Amino acid sequence: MYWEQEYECMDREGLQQLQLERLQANLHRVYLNVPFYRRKFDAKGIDPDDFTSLRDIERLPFTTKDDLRDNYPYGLFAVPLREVVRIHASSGTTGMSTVVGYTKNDIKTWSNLVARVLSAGGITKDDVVQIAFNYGLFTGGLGIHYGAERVGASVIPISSGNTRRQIKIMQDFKTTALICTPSYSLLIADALKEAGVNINSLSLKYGLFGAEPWSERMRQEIQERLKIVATDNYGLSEVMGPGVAGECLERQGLHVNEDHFLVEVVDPETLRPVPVGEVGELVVTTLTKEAFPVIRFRTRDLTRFITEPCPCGRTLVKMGRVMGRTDDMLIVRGVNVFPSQIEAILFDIEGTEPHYQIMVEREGNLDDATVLIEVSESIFFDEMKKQNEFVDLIKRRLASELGISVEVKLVERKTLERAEGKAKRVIDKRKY
Ligand code: DLL
Repeated sequence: MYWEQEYECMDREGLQQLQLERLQANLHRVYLNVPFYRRKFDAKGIDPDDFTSLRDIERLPFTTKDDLRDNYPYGLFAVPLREVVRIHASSGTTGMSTVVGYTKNDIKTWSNLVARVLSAGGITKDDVVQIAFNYGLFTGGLGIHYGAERVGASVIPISSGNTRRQIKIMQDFKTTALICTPSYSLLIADALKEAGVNINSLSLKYGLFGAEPWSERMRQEIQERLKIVATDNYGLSEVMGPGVAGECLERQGLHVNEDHFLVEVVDPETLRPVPVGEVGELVVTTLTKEAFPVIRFRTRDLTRFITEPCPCGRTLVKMGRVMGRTDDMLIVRGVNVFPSQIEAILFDIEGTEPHYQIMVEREGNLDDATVLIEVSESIFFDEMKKQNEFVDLIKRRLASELGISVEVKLVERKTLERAEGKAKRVIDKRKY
């Protein structure tokens, strides 16, 4: 249940006092040790000693992914490498990857925060946890691993891929909790079905999923197919990795570990805070990181705060599920479209598989979006007329939800690329 009740259920006033003290210490740390931050603070006339209220955070400059890239690899580290015991890097699908480091203390804190998230998601020392995140420079595998060991669970560090083996291990080792990306869990569910495994013969109880956007409908599908309780957890390597926020079993939003991260939701255009509850970009300031602190890091992730008290008793603020990234948002003929919106609609339509891709092309000055959807064999091999009716139905639903019309193309099962890590939902040909 709770992992560190005294922090997870802290009263707001006590929490804010703790945040302020930690913020002050952190500002001194970066000012002293990271020339990049010192220059930025000096340019804005910011003296770390001036910080007397959390509201002062708005005076601080933002940090972006470009700043991290410009300082590749170690420019933003706040301790000498001698003190760094672990290095991770983000995948860097576009351009250079970003490199992050951890001191011994950072690893302790990280393990503890992941332990919190896992405990909130139902994991105890009685669980057998199968970690099907990639182990390596990606923070998912090792990050979750250390947290699960900290909880005292029996950890199976199987990593991602080799789905057949995942199933064998799941059966033989009596896995009770599966941890991976939501899309990979569905791939595992497909493989279980194909292998004719009776889900009731497995020991699975919980699934903790994160590292990519998913929808409420996808949660339902995963829960039904794997017969588990599925929770969402969030994090990013620039800030730490997994362990930043996670759902409790209420499954109504992700509790943010606010005693270690100061979070804001801002309008991505004006960079001003949005009214509480409205969607905007999540901005994170680390409060306790030693090797790689960040100040007002713009995550590009879109979410909102949920401030209503949670029945679980935790007082840590919740964030809504991340609906997508500002850089994933497709602007198709001037209309903002998120892959997660399309996903939610597809899940509602009987006969579509939860595998889809969105392709955007430009004809002259016009953007054309085509949604490629895998459909069950019965539909794919159905007569033309029925297929056309099905396509029309999907098109109508998408048009009324999105406000623009998109093309729909049905494809046979297993045609679209399957990801064992993060799913690639958008192919934007306009960039090439
Ligand atoms: O994905 C860290 C992580 C590992 C989180 C395992 C949870 C579980 P990165 O590779 O740096 O780190 O990618 C971070 O992934 O900015 C979001 O856009 C996205 N993301 C992570 N968790 C979620 C989630 C890890 N629960 C980027 N829902 C973030 C939606 C998520 N998007």
